[in-house]
Order: sequence, then structure tokens, then C-alpha cells
Amino acid sequence: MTIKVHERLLLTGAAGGLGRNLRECLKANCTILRLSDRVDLGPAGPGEEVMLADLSDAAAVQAAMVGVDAVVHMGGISVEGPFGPILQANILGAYNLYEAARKCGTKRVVFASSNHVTGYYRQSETITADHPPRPDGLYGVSKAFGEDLSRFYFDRYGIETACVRIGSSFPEPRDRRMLATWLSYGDLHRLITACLTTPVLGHTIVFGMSANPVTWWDNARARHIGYAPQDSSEPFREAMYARTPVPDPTDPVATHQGGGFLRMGPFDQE
Ligand code: NAI
Ligand code: 15L
Repeated sequence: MTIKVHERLLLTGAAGGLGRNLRECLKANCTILRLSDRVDLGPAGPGEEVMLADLSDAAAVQAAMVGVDAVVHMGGISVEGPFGPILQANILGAYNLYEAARKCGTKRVVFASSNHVTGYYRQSETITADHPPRPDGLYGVSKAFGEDLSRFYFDRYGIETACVRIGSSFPEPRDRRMLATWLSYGDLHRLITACLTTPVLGHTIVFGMSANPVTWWDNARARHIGYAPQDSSEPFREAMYARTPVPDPTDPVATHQGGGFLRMGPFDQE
């Protein structure tokens, strides 16, 4: 018999690429999986509840949090863009989520942070979770805010959080840069499961990466949660090199960890 670690688990951003992918695997960790997004999710399946909520709406987020033991927070703006939507979804949204967790007694959050918190480090550098943030845009700044906010809610209220700085989580690497940043869906499942099931999480920052042989991130801190990646981008390298041109060595795509995000913006305010 499988022991369900959490009675009710909330997955935000359930309609997104990673949310859709996590939906089935998260059920192994809970009795009831509550799915939330701001867009239609269709009907709830067995063992599921659906509650739509815009993250910028404090009352709606609070309602979605009632009875929830742990949250996998995938919802929000997931790319660089104008500040307005990022402010509402990622900054106000993170505040609403942690306030709701505090009021509802929710114990643990897995926060989908991003490698763009540290995108201004060069690809020639290897960084750890202790390196100061160097966001490569407003999106990265919003994720850095979420990380700091989660630290405060742990220190003040004891809400545990794993900030997972996801690299590039897609079925396969899409460009040469992603050979270093790729997180397979299988390893995504393993990592999120480790964050949810480790007995003591505390507050931690981990890099969401597979066992890629070329990497810019030292993930030693992830060991205490028991994450052991099983996939690697290496099998994709030869075909990737064959079908993509060698990038201009002065282009951020080839020089900085955040790649093309460094070229985005500024944006007109919405
Ligand atoms: P996605 O863009 O496919 O999904 C995000 C979901 O959040 C969408 O379903 C969207 O409707 C929802 N959302 C956006 N604004 C909202 C709001 N105001 N209220 C409620 N819901 C809202 O993104 P994806 O790829 O699934 O990523 C999931 C999370 O992981 C995001 O937070 C993203 O920043 C983070 N991440 C993803 C990476 C990847 O490689 N896929 C890399 C690094 C971070
Ligand atoms: C991210 O933070 C984005 O959510 C995702 O769409 C990718 O662009 C990823 O970073 C990346 O850096 O490849």
C-alpha cells in the first residue's frame, strides 16, 4: 500500500506545460489533488478537485488554499515580458499565495523559480545556490522576489519551501544552450516528489536540472532532499550540433547563462 504523504495538495498553473505534465504523477503523493489556474481546466478526474483562481485575487487564492497541506506552485507568467502582468501574477501572486498558506496552516511549498534568477552569470562560471541573484530581466527579478518571500515565510512562520530554479523543462532540449540547462520530465517528477516527500525540507534553493555532463550549476545542496537525476541531455548533443549553427561567440546565447532572455526588453508599460 502506498502511503500518501499529503492529504490535500494544491497544484497552481495546472493548465500550463509543466502543470499538465505533473498532474498524474502528483496523485501518488496525496489523497486529493486540487488543481488551480486562471484558465479552464475541464472537469475534475478521480481524486481531483478543480478551483479556478487568478493569483492576483487574494480572496480567490485564499479559497483555493483552504484544507491544503502542501502546494506545488507552478502558476504565473513564465517568460520575460512587460512588468504589469509579471507584477500581478508573480509578485502579488506569490504574496497572496504565502499569505493564504499562513492563514490556512499550509506546511510546505514547492516554488517554481527559474534559472533566470541568475541569468547574468556567464556560461564560463559554475555557481551554487549561495551565489547572489543576478536576474536577467523583470521575470527573473520576480522569481528572486518569490525566493526571498519564501525565506521570510519560513523564518517567521515556519512554512517550508523548496525554491526550484528550473532550467529548461521540455520533452527534449530545443537548442544548444538547453544541453546545459535541460530538465527532463522524468527528472522533474523525481525532483518535485523529493521536495514533497523529504521528511525535513526547511528552506532550500535547488537547481532543476538533469544529469547533464556540461553544466553551470553545482547542485550539491539538492542532495539533502534525496534528488537523484536519471536523465541526461548528452544523447541529444550530436543531432543538436548537426542541425543548429555555431552561435556567434559574442551573442548572449553563447556567453550568458540566461541566453536569449538577455536580449528581451525593454517593454512599454501595459
Ligand atoms: P506555462 O506558461 O505553460 O504555465 C503557467 C500557467 O500559469 C498557465 O497555465 C497560466 O494560465 C497560469 N497563470 C499565469 N498567470 C496566472 C495568474 N495571474 N493566475 C493564475 N494562473 C496564472 O509555464 P510552464 O512552462 O508550465 O512553467 C511552470 C512554472 O515553472 C512557471 O512558474 C515558470 O516560470 C517555471 N519555470 C518553467 C521552466 C520551463 O522550462 N518550463 C523553466 C523555469 C521556470
Ligand atoms: C524559463 O524560466 C521559462 O519558463 C521557460 O519557458 C524557458 O525559457 C526556460 O526558462 C529556459 O531558460 O530555457
